[in-house]
Amino acid sequence: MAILDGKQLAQQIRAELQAEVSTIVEKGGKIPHLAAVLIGDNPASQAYVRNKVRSCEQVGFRSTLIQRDANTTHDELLQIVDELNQNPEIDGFIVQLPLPKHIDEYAITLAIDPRKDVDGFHPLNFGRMAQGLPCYLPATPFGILEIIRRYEIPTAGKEVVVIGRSNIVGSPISILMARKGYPGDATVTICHSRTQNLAEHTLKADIIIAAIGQAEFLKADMVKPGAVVIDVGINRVDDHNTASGYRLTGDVDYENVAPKCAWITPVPGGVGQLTVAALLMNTLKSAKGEIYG
Ligand code: BQF
Repeated sequence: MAILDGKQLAQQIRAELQAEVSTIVEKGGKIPHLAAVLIGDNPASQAYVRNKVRSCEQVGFRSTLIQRDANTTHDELLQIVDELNQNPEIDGFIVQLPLPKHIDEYAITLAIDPRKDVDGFHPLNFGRMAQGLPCYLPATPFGILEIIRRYEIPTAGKEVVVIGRSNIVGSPISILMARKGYPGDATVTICHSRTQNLAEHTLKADIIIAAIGQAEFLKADMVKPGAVVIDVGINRVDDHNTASGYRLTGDVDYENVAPKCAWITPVPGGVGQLTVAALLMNTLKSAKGEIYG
């Protein structure tokens, strides 16, 4: 078993981005500028946004954090989105999900200018991704591709099983792994809550991508020896032995699955790290006009 070290990869990517920023500065170009909108006081969301702002600082990007309380109305948020759409200083922005229940997430996503949609959630970017056109890839799938690419994990003709079918992870990563080229050219099976005999599928998989959002869901007896396991889960479970009172665990029963694998991503320190790095890569692409000019 060997570890796909997300922390180290993210660090390497940040070093590359920092070098690009230096070049931009030397040439008098525009420093990439990411904005993040955080509504409410969900502690996990606060932590994620902090990670994103801190990562911007580490690579020399500019960042702007816009925070509003949970009572913010749908129209007020639309107004914020519109201002960010219009603001020529801002290369890209994200609206941190989940949003409070009275706000229609999809309507907000639709309001984001696709040219600034560095989370890649707008249906225009999703559609362009599905058709293999230049686009902002959603951050987590983009991060997973970077892990596969940088560790040179073979994918052509491999059996890939994706567990989970969300719009932001399961669905797009399935499309990306099946499309032409590398990393891709895989035979992809999408499994979800209504799948019968899940283990029958996962036991055939050369690569398993677990994105169901259930702590330690994937057990050792569901994994073929020598498989590559990518754990997308970030679950908080109570742990009275930690200062915070909780610990992070993935969708994979790591302790028992890891010994059977060729490669596995840990949690923390795996895919989550690349999710944040991918957001920065998208922001740089936007600043350079790589996708939409
Ligand atoms: C790590 C996210 C679910 C729902 C909305 C590093 C992050 C997490 C873990 C992080 C996530 C998960 C983010 C680690 C951003 C990933 O070392 O394991 C970074 O900040 N993430 C998000 O913005 O929204 C989410 C998960």
